[in-house]
Amino acid sequence: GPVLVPILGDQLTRDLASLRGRAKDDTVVLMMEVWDEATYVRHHKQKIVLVFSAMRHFAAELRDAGWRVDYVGLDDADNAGSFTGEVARAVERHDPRAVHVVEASEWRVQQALEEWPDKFACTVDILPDDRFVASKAEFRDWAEGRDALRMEYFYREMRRKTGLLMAKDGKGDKPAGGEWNYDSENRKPPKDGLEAPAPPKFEPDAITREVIALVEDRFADHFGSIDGFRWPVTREQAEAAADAFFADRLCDFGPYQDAMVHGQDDLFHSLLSTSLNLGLLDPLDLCRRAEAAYREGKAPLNSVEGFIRQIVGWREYVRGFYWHEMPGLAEANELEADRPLPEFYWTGETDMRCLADAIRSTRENAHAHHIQRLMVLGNFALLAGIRPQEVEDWFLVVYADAYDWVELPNVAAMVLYADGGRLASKPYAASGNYINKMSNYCRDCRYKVSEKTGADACPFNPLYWHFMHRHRDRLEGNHRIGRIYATWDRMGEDKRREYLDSAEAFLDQLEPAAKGWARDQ
Ligand code: FAD
Ligand code: DLZ
Ligand code: SF4
Repeated sequence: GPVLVPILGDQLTRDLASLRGRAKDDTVVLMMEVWDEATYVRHHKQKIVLVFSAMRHFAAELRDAGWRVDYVGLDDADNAGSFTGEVARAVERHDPRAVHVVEASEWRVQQALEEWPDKFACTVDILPDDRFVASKAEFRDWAEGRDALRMEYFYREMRRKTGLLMAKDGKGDKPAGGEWNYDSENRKPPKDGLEAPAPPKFEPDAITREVIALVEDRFADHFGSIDGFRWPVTREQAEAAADAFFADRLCDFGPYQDAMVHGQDDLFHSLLSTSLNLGLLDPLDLCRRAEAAYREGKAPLNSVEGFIRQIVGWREYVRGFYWHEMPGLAEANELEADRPLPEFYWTGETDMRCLADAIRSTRENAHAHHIQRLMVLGNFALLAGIRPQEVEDWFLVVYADAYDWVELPNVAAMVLYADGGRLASKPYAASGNYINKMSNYCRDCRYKVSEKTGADACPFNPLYWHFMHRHRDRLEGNHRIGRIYATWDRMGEDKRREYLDSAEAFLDQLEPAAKGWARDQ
């Protein structure tokens, strides 16, 4: 019999390891829309539309290229509803001599794959996913013996390994421009009237429209709206999105990386994460294109380094970190945060204008940019002491680019300090001042960012001190933020009491999220 090659929804890459070198007449590709994947969390409707449509387009592309593709649709009569069940049925249908599958990107699915060798009579080969710049073994070797896994040092290894932005004089391993890191130039607040060229929107074609109808029918009660669906669902569209980013937004990507402007949902960000995570774009290709723009004098070094740092720095690092820290990371809660996620994270109904705007964008686009996720949605959850697993579920549900391997490290370790500082040297805790400096939200907010306590004060202000106070024993020794406590101690007892009372009054009026938003309960 042939070799059966199951391809999962985030493995939509023509030169996938399990396809490389295979004879088309000796291969059956299997793709399967399964109920379990679509419902283990109640994904944003746009994420299901994106994955199913991209899978269907990929199957058509493979068939056009002469591959034999066995595609099982969600509503196929005997669909078993799970990867293992559908592979078992396919083994019955095709009697393959072997199954070749690329390892899953998520711990949960990888556990299922690892049972296949004992479940199926034929041999089962699970191949490494070599679409990342660093292998899991490379990350493990790098992490060996380090108590703190600082991204910065891993990133420099990746720069040396790929040669990206290294000084062209070839002498030793010096970074182009003399610095490894241009972050300091990439924190410009938004100047009045800051506008970015709109990214391309991809009108749904017949396949996507068919999937939209299916999702509206079968997942009507899932989070988010489908109306604004605009994500690339093919490699060609993903390349067009990348072209538009390099042409229109790369130059200003760096300076305004951390800026937030009410109603400007994308600013100068690339909007390429969904395509990268599906496999429609290759991370190293993108970085080489960005570097070429710098070498040709078409884009400034700080923007190009900022972009490359995100992809061969953060994206590679969180993937390595995930596999290095699982399964413990999924349960981590070093700060013993135990407050339920507030209902407004799902409804967007809050007078905190920064949060309302980020949640609106999340509902409409299944997207929010990095600083909204880190310093608005993430920071609030950190300061309020929300249960990590409920925050992690929220982020996994609502974003079209969300997969456990990238979402969990960003939420648990970068934002919630739930890993106790293995990833981040300090909690990214911030008061309203940060948001006020980096956005234009506060001027039209019901709350006053200049007021520190009381019912009209920006809630981030008392919450910041409440957070620092309740974690003093753990954080005071942290050399990066320990000196803050001198300010707290100088305040005097009444002022401190005012802060703590304001925070607690605000926290007590938060309505917990109803059950069932993220998972069937
Ligand atoms: P750009 O700002 O244009 O960045 C370029 C690329 O770099 C992105 O496409 C992405 O692939 C990569 N990247 C940037 N930052 C990160 C990061 N911190 N970790 C990993 N890759 C990064 N990204 C996801 O892909 N999926 C997630 O589920 C996800 N969850 C997040 C949760 C939190 C709490 C935070 C703080 C960040 C999260 N990120 C996640 C990272 C980042 O927010 C998104 O990758 C980015 O907003 C995607 O938009 P973009 O393509 O315009 O990114
Ligand atoms: C995200 C997702 C969804 C919602 N549905 C499917 C599916 O029905 N079939 C499929 O092959 N992949 C799906 N995906 C992407 C998978 O969750 C992802 O490929 C695995 O979790 C591997 O990490
Ligand atoms: Fe957000 Fe506070 Fe500014 Fe309002 S005042 S937008 S709540 S940071």
